Amino acid sequence: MKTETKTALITGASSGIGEACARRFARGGWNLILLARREERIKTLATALASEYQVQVHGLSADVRRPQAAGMLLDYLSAHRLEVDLLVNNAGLAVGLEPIHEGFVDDWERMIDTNIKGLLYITRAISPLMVARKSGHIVNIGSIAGKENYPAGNVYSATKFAVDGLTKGMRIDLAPHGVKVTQVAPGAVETEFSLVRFKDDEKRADLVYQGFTPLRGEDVAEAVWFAANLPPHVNVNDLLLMPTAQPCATIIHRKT
Ligand code: NDP
Ligand code: 8X3
Repeated sequence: MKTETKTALITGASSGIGEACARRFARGGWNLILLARREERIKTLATALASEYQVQVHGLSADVRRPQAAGMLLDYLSAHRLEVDLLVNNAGLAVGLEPIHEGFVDDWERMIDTNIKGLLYITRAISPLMVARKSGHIVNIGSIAGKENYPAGNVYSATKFAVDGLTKGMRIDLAPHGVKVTQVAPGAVETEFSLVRFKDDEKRADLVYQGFTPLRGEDVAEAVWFAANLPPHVNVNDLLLMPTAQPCATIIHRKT
């Protein structure tokens, strides 16, 4: 029996967890729509995955902070007759690590606009299509920072607490329509995350992952893959995935 090829839309697919998800789902035979701001990266990845795994991959350059990006995405889906079975709301970032009284308003706005508003704009565009088809799955990438606070994590944590809350609310709203909603919330994952947080200070970023084995993007992608491939009657509501050496947000056991 031939099974229908599914399509995943992954935001923030140009690096880290999003790119690892793209690779995992392409390897699993899914068609992909990949979205990120860095056009060359996303197009190169799309071409490489399409050729390696013989799947359809669309690479789109867009900034999730702009509501127009969601409109552009809908136009693209309609023009190419694409249906989205899985939306992975992954695009996100931390900017800065200052205590609240020393924080930068511009940094706060970048995090709030990307991690909360960007997720909402894309969800608002895609979820009605899933509701109309009475099927679909949305996976939000949260964080241990959305479960527990840590020093100077303030606004980044608040955005991920918002993702945690939104995931629960979205699930309540979408369950009557047969649409699944899952949160995958990782601890420390070695990606470009710390480079972005520390504004390209490579030395400071490298220190974050020294002396222990952090998660890799592939580990998180495997969790998303697991959640996305369960039978229709089974949903993962929330999956907290930590490095073994990081039992909670504030403790990392490092070998010196
Ligand atoms: P990366 O910096 O490696 O990847 C972030 C991705 O998001 C990139 O592809 C980036 O692409 C994209 N992105 C950022 N801003 C925008 C935007 N405005 N519009 C579209 N795409 C955007 O970090 P991670 O892979 O680690 O981060 C992915 C998610 O995982 C984030 O939501 C993060 O909060 C979360 N997370 C990360 C953890 C970690 O320790 N690394 C732990 C827990 C959660 P581009 O720059 O090309 O737009
Ligand atoms: C990223 C993990 O602990 O650096 O969400 O906030 S942490």
